[in-house]
Amino acid sequence: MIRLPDLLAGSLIAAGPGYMPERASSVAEGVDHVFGLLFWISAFFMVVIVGFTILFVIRYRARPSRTGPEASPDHSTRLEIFWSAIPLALVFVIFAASTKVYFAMVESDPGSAPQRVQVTGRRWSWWFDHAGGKGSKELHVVVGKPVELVLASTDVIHSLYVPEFRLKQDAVPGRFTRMVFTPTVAGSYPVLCTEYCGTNHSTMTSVVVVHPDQASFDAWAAEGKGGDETLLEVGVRVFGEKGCSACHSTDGSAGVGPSVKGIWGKEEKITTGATIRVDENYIRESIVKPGAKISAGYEDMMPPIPLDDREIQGIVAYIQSLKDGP
Ligand code: HEC
Ligand SMILES: [Cu+2]
Repeated sequence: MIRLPDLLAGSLIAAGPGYMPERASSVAEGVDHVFGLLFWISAFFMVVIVGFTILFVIRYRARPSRTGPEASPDHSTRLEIFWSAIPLALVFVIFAASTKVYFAMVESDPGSAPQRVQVTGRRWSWWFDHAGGKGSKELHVVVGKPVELVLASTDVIHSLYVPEFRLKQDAVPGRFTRMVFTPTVAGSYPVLCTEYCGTNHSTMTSVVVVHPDQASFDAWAAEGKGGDETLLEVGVRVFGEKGCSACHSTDGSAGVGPSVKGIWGKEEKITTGATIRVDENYIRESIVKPGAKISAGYEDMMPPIPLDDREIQGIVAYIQSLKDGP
C-alpha cells in the first residue's frame, strides 16, 4: 500500500524499476527524499497551472457576444498575500529539508573516526591515497565504515560523482573540499567526473569498491607491496594506473601529448628551438617537471604526477620497449 508520506518522500520514484540507481550509502535516502519532495511539489504546481491555463483558454475564448476583455479588479490584496505566503513557506520547507541532508554529507559524526582518503583529480584521471599509505586509481572502502574524502585538483576543476552514493563534490585547484558518507552495500560502483574538464573529460572514470569486511580491504591494501614485478611490468601498470595513457598513445598517434612509441633515443625539437635527446634523464624531467622542456608542437598541459624512482625506471623500461613498434 502506498502511504501519503512515502509518496511525498519520493520512495515511490526511488523504488521505480530503473528510475534511480541503487542506494548504497548513508546519505542516499536523504537525497532521494529531497528529490521526491521537489518532484511532487513541481508535479502539483504543473497540474494546477496547466489545468487553469486550459480552463481559462476555453472559458474566456473569443465569442461573437464577447468583443473585448471584460472588466476585472486591478488587484486583490488577499489573493496576493495568499500566493506569496504559500510559496515562501514551501521554499523554507525545501531549505530546511535540503540543508539537513547537506550537513550529513560534509560533516562527520563526532567520534565516528572516519577512514580518510585523499582524492586527487587531474586531467584526466582520479587518484586515491588511502589511509595506511596505499595509493590506487580506484577508491576502496569498507561497508559500514564511515569515510571522509578530502578532494584536491592539480589543474582545473573536476567533480567526483558516485550515483549509487548520491554524492557529488568538486575538486578545486588551490583548496580542499570534503565529502562524508558511510557505504551501506558491498559491491563496486562507477565513479565519474561531472565537471567538464577538457578533451578526455568523458573518459575520466574510475570505480569505487565497497569491501564486505575489513579483512578483504586489508588483503587488497597488502597487494602489490612485494617487489616481484619486473620493471617493464611496473611501467605498463603505472602508465595505465597513473593516467598517462589519457594523453599519450603507445601506437604512434598524437594525442594531447606526443605518443611514447618510438621516442626512445630520438633527437627531438623543443619549443625553445633547441634539440634534445630522449634518454632516462629527459624522461625523468618530463615527468617530475613537465613544464621544464616542452616538445615542439605541444602545449604545457601535462600535470605533475608524483612517481617514485622505481616507477620512473619502469616507465623508462616501457618506453624503451616501444622503441620500434608494438
Ligand atoms: C594531461 C595530459 C598528460 C598526462 C596525463 C601525461 N602527460 Fe606526458 N605530456 C603531455 C604533453 C602535452 C606533453 C608535451 C609537452 C611537454 O613536453 O610538457 C607531454 C610530454 C611527456 C614526455 C616527453 C615526450 C617527448 O616526446 O618529449 C614524457 C616522457 C611524458 N610526457 C611522460 C608522461 C608520463 C610517464 C605520464 C604519466 C605518469 C604522463 N606523461 C602523463 C601530456 C600529458
Ligand atoms: Cu575532470
